[in-house]
Amino acid sequence: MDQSNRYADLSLKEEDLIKGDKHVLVAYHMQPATGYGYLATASHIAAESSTGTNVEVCTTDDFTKGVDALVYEIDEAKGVMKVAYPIDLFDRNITDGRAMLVSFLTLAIGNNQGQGDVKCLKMHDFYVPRQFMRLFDGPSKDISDLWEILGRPRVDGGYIAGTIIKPKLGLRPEPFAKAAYQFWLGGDFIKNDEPQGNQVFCPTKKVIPLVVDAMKRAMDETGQAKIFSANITADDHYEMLARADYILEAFGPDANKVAFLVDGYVGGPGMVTTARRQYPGQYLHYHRAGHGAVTSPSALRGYTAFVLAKMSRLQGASGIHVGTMGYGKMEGAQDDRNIAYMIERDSADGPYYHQEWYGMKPTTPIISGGMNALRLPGFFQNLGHGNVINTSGGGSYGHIDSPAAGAISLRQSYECWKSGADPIEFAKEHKEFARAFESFPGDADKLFPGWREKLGVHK
Ligand code: CAP
Ligand code: MG
Repeated sequence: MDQSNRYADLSLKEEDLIKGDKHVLVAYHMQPATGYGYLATASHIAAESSTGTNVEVCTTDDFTKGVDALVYEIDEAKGVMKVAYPIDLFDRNITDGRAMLVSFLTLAIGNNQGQGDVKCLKMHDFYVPRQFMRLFDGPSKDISDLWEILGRPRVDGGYIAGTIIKPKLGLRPEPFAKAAYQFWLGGDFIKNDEPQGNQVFCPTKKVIPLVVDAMKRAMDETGQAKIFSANITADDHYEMLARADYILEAFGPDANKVAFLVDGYVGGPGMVTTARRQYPGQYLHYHRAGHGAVTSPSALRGYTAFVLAKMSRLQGASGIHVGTMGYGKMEGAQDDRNIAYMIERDSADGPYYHQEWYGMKPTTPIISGGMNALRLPGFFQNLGHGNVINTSGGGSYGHIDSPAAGAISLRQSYECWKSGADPIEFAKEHKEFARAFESFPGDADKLFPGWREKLGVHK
């Protein structure tokens, strides 16, 4: 059934919809299945994503039609369709009238993902009007709070050198805490790797007190504050709270130096909001393992990494992994920097929509996945700044001298880029950075050909 007479209005203008402040706008890349027309399929998508189904139902009344989602633009040649969703469609909390991200997903990326008349349907951008934006929590803590803990200015506080405890799994409590201590002697920030929790060989209640002790010793030794991002991901809300409460109690006076990590893609918005609302005093670290299933450019459905990051700011993530923009080991490209700009700025351009955030706190881009001191200068150059958290697991624990030397090499790499120095010349004066060349010779050969001769390394 062609529903375009009800669920499409191509005379609507995007600028009027934006001025009206009553619609969430969504841009999809869409291809219909063979034998289906473009506008008819687009209209079916708008129907399934709002008030309709594949047939007319006799219970529909005039009010219903007022909250229909409408296709307002199609470009069949480019395979792009845009839909306007009236904000009243979206579910609100009974407790406080606020908006919830699950409802946005249930509609805008729900039933439509399984339609038989659709070959591909992927969300590439969305626009949130001011009055709907106000109903989302947004972050309670941001990078300026971490800078303050680290004793830096709250504005432009610079690069946060971090790591992930490696190996990913298989360390008992003592070696785990030792690995943390060794990195903290040189670096600022440590996160649990996302699968680390309460394994039988490394129970939370054994390892956390040792991590607290490691942090204290590293702070005494270096005279600097340190941060630990603890994984509280769990199926059960109460289990999350039990973990979080235990961790805060164990850190005691240093509890302000604890961030909470949740695996927000596999766990979903409920998990992110649990952490955001129950622990507004902690920095909320959104890890996104599994997201490639829907965000990968090879995935024909789902949404992009840009959309994932933008949603995370609405939900209140203080920081989210945004990949490495092609400089690390995961999928990504240089122009993914627009993901970082969208979550850290108050006003930014997405692939289809300009978004104002009206003072909502920023979400820090967390740069992770195969990074090391040699890859960072190019990364900073591409992004244009270094006000990020970077976690380099292999880049720290893979440094041939020590994890502390690995951490120091990361910081030196930032200083090198910031000062505009030539990395080879900088390496001659900075031992840990120089030793990163020998630690990651494959990268060194690729990024700095001739480095051996220039640095006098002949092994
Ligand atoms: C990085 C990491 C992260 C990835 C996830 C890992 O370790 O801990 O999970 O960064 O990807 O296990 O691979 P390395 P993304 O530093 O040793 O690579 O950040 O893109 O979500
Ligand atoms: Mg990991």
